[in-house]
Amino acid sequence: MGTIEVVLGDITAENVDAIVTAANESLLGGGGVDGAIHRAAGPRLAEAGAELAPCEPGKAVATPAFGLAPVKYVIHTVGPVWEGGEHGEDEVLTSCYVKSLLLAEELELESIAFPAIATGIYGFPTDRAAEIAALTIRSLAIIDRIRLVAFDEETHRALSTHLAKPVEVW
Ligand code: AR6
Repeated sequence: MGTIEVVLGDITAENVDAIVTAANESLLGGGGVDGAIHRAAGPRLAEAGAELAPCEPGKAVATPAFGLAPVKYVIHTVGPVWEGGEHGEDEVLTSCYVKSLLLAEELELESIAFPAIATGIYGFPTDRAAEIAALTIRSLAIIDRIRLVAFDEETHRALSTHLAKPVEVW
C-alpha cells in the first residue's frame, strides 16, 4: 500500500518516475497542464505522442519524458469533456486514473504525479473530479508514492477533503 500526497504546485517540477498529462486525443500537446508538460519535455514528446495517437478518452499511453529527466515517463491520458455529468463523464474520469496507475505498475514505477484531469479546459467540476480522483486512487494504491498535484487552492482543498474521508464499506 503506497502513500498518497496532495501538493500545491507546478507538476513539471515533480521528481517522480512518471508525470501524467491531461492530454487530448491527438497527443500533440495543447494548453493547460499538457502545454506546460510539452514545453518542459521538448518537441520530441509530441513526436512520440503522434506515433501512439489517437488516444480515446479514458485510455492512457506512456512515452519517454525527454527533457523532463530524471522523470522517466509521461503518461498521457485523455479526460472527458464535461457535458453536464449524464454522459458517462464520471466513468471516463475514473478510467483515466485506473488506466494510468495500471500502466505505471506495468512499467514497474515507484512514483507517479497526477494533475486534476479534466478540470480545466474540459470543464469537469473541481469537487466532483476530486472525489473521483481520491476514491479511485485510494482503492487502487498500487504505486508506492502517488502525488496529486493541485494548481490552485480550491483543487488542493477538495482533494485533501476527499482523501481524508473515512472509507465507506456499505
Ligand atoms: N501543473 C499542475 N496542474 C496544472 C498546471 C501545471 N503546470 N497547469 C494547469 N494545471 P487542463 P483538461 C491544472 O485544462 O481540463 C489541453 O489543451 C489546471 O488548473 O490542463 O483535462 C489538452 O491538450 C486544472 O486544474 O486539462 C486538452 O486539449 C488541471 O491542470 C485539454 O487541455 C487540468 O486542466 C484537456 O483539458
